[in-house]
Amino acid sequence: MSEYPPLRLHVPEPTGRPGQATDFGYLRLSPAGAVRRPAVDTSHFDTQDLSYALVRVLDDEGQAVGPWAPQLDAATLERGLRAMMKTRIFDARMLIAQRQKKLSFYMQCLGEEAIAVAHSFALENGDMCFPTYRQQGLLLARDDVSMVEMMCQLMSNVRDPLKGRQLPVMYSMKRAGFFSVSGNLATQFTQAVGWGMASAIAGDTRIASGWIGDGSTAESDFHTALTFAHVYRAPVILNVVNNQWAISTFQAIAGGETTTFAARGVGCGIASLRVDGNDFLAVHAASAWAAERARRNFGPTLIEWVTYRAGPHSTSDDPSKYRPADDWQRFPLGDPIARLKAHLIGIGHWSEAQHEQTKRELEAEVAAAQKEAERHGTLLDGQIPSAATMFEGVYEDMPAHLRRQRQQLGV
Ligand SMILES: Cc1ncc(C[n+]2csc(CCOP(=O)(O)OP(=O)(O)O)c2C)c(N)n1
Repeated sequence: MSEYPPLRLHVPEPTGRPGQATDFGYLRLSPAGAVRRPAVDTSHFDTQDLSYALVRVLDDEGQAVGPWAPQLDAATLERGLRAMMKTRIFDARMLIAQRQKKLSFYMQCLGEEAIAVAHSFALENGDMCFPTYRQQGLLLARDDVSMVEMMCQLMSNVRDPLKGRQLPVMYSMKRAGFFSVSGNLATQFTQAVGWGMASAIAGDTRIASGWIGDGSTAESDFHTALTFAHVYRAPVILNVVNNQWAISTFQAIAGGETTTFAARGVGCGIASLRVDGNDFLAVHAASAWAAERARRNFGPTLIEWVTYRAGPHSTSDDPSKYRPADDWQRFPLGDPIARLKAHLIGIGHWSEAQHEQTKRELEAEVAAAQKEAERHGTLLDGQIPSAATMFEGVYEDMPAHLRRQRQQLGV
């Protein structure tokens, strides 16, 4: 008989299942303004405490406090609020369009709008983002990106810039610094590091920004990316969006239990921050800090954005089967739009009336874009790219066997 008790396998579980209330005590929150802001040339050692804390700027009263409060003028904040509202309205309309069978599939970023929008405000033209399918805010925050073009991709119609070859939401827009989204999780994370390395090899000044979800950090590409970013001091921002869920799996089973995803970066020799992802000001400040580090050749920064996936994973998912229905209402970091709105009202640069008016304007703008996109066809009415285009772009020049296959199809 062994003197030891029988071993037991530990399988992490979320604290809340349907019909229960999640205990968000696991989140390790810091009060707004409480976390220090080191100089941009800091070493990874010196970010160890930051990787377990939480950088926050907006307090419960909507005031901007502490060393991370960015010096952003009210006009920029208003633009940020507008871009977040636009993203939410865009998502809501496309969700309905999917239900109406005008597109085959959709993924919202409900509750995560601040991360992509504020981050994009901290980048420069020419920088390249390597997003997942949940960073549509990077595109919608830009004035030079047409919603019509995005919708045509979603509807896989004749104007779809990707010619109907990709699942909806897998946008690709090089000129907007938005690398082609791929369905294979985490692959873009290593590509972002490689792009940053190439920029350094070329002696360029542009930086890369890679994106990944909490669940996808369990992929080996995540670890490869961190190793290469550290070894070559690549000018890259490594963004981990911890929205607590990977479809039905809680972040604990991806490795988040009793530790943080930011702490992974420190272990790999990378300066790392853990930041309130629902705080527009904190997202902007941390993104600008990381961008400055990269541009000044101080190397990569990993940022864990703590947020909550408020909507279903996708239009193919029903979260009521695995988590409490009121989880988002109870999530302690709240709603990014409500928080920036309260801040702007507090500093006298916004009002309820302006908010309602802006909402109406944006709804009209998104509806008009949808109307125009639908003129080029939806999934319902068959105006899709010619089947002949299916064989193009596989190789730069079409090889003989693809020509034959195209002829066999008679198109
Ligand atoms: C290599 C690979 N494995 C599995 C999937 C299926 N899949 C698509 S999304 C997803 C969950 C990803 O969760 P997370 O990384 O946390 O991002 P989130 O969806 O929460 O934004 C999974 C498992 C996939 N697309 N690719």
